Amino acid sequence: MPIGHASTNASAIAHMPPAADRADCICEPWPMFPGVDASTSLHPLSQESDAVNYAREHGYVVLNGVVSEAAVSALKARVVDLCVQNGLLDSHGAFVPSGLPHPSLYSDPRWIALQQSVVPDPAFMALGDHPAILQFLADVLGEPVRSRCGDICRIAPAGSPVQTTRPHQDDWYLNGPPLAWTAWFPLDPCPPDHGGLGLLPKTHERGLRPHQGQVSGEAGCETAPDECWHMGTVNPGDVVVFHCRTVHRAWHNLSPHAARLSVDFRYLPTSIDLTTLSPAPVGS
Ligand SMILES: O=C(O)CCC(=O)C(=O)O
Repeated sequence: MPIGHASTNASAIAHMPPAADRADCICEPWPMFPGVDASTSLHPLSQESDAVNYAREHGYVVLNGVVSEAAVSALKARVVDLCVQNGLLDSHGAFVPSGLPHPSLYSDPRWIALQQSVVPDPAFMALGDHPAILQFLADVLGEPVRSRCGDICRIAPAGSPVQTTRPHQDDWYLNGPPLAWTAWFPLDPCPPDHGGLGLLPKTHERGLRPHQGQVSGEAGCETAPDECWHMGTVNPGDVVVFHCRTVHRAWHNLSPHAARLSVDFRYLPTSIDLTTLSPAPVGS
């Protein structure tokens, strides 16, 4: 999730080195499940499908081709335009450093302006409200879901490990009941070395870990060296879906120039009364 959270230990984290990368971690490939029921190609996955069961048991699942590549490439074109307009990317798709003393994008006015333009964009909202993803999450949760519960457009600059998202649980940021799920869509082909995601399976059932830090990409939780990360390549149209307590992270974007672009959407069960939730912490 990271998008700034007040914490008591921000200064200790402000100078943390970049998160360890794949070479220092035990990893195995994630399974991929078909996003659309091939027998009908109309109705998304059924309530007790393998993918639904895998998501419930492991706290995450990766669906292949859940939306059309065309829907994603239209959104990508819009995001790239807005990134260029806001001075975040040059015309070759390379990230333009801010020149600010702190490298975090999440406090960069250009990035905040990008969110203000992307989040209300019809192509962005349509992807977050895609019937296949709403249906899939309703099947996982056993009830309809509410969208627009925290949606973000991300850039992972190439060759800037300090900006790589550290291991964390979204629940730490969300300040609500631990019932939210996220759908993360790459806007480009995204192998692990292009800033892809890693997840620790089954951690959604093992509580909230202590987190330290304030600035996204630098804040995070402890992970043990013997924990096995699931990771793999996703392409436009695929989605990584995960529970808000599933520990996840990004890997460093090692590509020579291209920033990794992605969007992520959050969902809650409709039975949650939003008026009972406390306000987000200062700084979020
Ligand atoms: O895209 C990233 O680098 C991090 C994504 C993430 O942490 C999230 O979607 O919750």
